[in-house]
Amino acid sequence: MKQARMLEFRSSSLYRWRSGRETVCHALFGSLFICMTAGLFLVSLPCSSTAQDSYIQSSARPFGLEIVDRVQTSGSDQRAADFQNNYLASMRQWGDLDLTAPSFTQLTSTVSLDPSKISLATQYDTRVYFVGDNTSNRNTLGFNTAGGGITEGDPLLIFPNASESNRSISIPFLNIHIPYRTTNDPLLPGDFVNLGTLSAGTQLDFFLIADGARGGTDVFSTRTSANPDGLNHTLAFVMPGSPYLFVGFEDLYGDANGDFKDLLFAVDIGAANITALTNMPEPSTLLILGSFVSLVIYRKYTLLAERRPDIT
Ligand SMILES: [Ca+2]
Ligand SMILES: [Ca+2]
Repeated sequence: MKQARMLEFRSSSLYRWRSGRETVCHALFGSLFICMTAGLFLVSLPCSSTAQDSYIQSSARPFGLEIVDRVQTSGSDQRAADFQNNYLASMRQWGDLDLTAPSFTQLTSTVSLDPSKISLATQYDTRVYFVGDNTSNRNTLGFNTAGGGITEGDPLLIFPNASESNRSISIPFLNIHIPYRTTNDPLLPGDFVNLGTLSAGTQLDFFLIADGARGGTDVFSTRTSANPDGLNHTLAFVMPGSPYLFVGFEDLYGDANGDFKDLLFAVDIGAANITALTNMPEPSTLLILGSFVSLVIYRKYTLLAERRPDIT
């Protein structure tokens, strides 16, 4: 009897010890989870004064090209917060529209521009914002102020891996989702890179290296003549009254009917430069010509789609 009571006492003590240990473990894990989510939340919070380096920087350097600067976190200074709060959502929605349709400019109150003729009328502290991507490629974006592509001038990388992360941590019961960057997909919408102060008269050419972060070698420039397939791979639109250009790249070699959405980004060149670009007679002429060409392409595309229902 005494022995049975002793055994009962021992097993109940063991149970209490085990359940106490589990409670402590649960509390520790709970605290750890809250600390991690709070940390990520704080990291994702915008800072009003100084731009913050992103905590993930791609090490990809296709063709041995150097970066112009490190990637900064979305909304981390006043300019970036303004872009984030007032323009980013609209531009993200534009990515759902047909950028090649003539109606795109009417729907978005933008003006189409020849991407090979982006130049600065006045000096400006220029910056590029990542808007989004629509591809499984890990493309590289760069720019050149002294030539087209990467074989001439002064090519520099902007986003070595322009790939958007769709990962997020969800906090139960609060319906909060905190996105986070990864090594493979290091960008979130609104992340940006400063190109530095570019002087008046600077010609801005952008280039994309298709899947450059994974060894891809197809380079497409805003100058069609520099492209290996001889095709246009870029669309550019200006937002009158804003400081932004909106640019879309097609990353597929030989894709004459591309969607130009594989990489979407915005370039802050300042309102004065946007006004100068929209007032230039040449782009206006190009706008009419561009609309006509787009109409022809759009009609051809529609006819093809009617004949081949599998085209989307
Ligand atoms: Ca992607
Ligand atoms: Ca595409």
